Amino acid sequence: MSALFDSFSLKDVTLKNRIAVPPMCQYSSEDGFANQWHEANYASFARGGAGLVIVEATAVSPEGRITPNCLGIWKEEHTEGLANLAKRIKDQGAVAGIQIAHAGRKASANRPWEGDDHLPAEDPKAWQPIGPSAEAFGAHLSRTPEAMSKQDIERVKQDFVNGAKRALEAGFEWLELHFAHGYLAQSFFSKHANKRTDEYGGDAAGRGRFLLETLDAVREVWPQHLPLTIRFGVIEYDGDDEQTQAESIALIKQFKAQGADFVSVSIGFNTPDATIPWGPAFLAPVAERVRNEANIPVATAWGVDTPELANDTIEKGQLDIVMVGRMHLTNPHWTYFAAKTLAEDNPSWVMPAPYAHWLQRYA
Ligand code: FMN
Repeated sequence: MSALFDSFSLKDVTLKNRIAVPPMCQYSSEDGFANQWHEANYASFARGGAGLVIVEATAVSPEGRITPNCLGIWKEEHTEGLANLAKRIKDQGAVAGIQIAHAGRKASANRPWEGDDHLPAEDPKAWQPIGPSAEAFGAHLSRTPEAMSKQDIERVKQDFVNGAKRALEAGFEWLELHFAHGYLAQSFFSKHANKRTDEYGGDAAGRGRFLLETLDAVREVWPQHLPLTIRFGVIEYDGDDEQTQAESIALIKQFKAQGADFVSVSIGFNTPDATIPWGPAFLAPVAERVRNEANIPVATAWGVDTPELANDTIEKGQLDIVMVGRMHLTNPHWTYFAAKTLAEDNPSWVMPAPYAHWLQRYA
């Protein structure tokens, strides 16, 4: 059996293989509610055989949505629809994960296929984004956020706590805090976005404070026996990469000491002036460094597109899990494709019997 098809256990949860579907926003919600589109989407990923399916960035408050059409977890009424997603995923034997998020200064934007830019302030659908400082991201996201007060900081931490409680109630077993991609938490850690002069800014300890306090608060309500994980951009590709990685890894060691079980290694996306070396699995060596230096299990996404490459990253000990995103949009049954490519025994049986039987019979 190839390494990609080994099981993986973390706390009381066991993934049947090392393949995960990372969070991918559908921008298809009204007032934050999950609907039939989401159910079909997540059911198809789970049916395809992945061990872990993580529901997209789900906003902990209305102001924390990227677009007006993002999924939400800010009110009790959202729980039922999210529970349907968790059930669809678990019915197929996958572990149900969810990413809870606040978009910070990147909030109040158009959907990617409708411009991907900030909504004009006067648009009735727009709202005032918030961030660590009144510093705009720039480029297509040019709106200046309102600098958060201490009260705002306390409120958003509580929003994450409430989101985590609802995620548990909805039946999710793997919680991912969105501390990546230039959204609120990531922007607190970034020198590009955080110009605060109080205890939430300045040196790496100050810039890391919001993330650590949010983690602590969530840890109190998320059960010890279930994985509490973090997606974190550890590198910016802005020319200051050694320092960013060193500071990021130091913070990840603190995440671990304060109860985080796993890190999905990603990119900062805090500045439009980055030169990202896109290519096959280009973040795998960065994730490997995090794994070795912080001594914590890791995953990464970004171009782990082929079964051979995915297997290689696991076999070489670079990653514990591979996150396969866009390939699941092209083929929700990517795990079946991987099982066939890697010549696993009875590959079709990574899928449920009504599919598996016929694929095996006429293979
Ligand atoms: N990353 C997140 O952390 N949260 C999201 O909600 C999210 N939404 C995405 C939506 C789409 C449609 C896509 C294509 C990507 C999104 N991402 C998001 C990034 C993916 O999780 C993943 O990192 C990215 O697609 C790179 O992996 P890949 O090369 O396997 O596609």
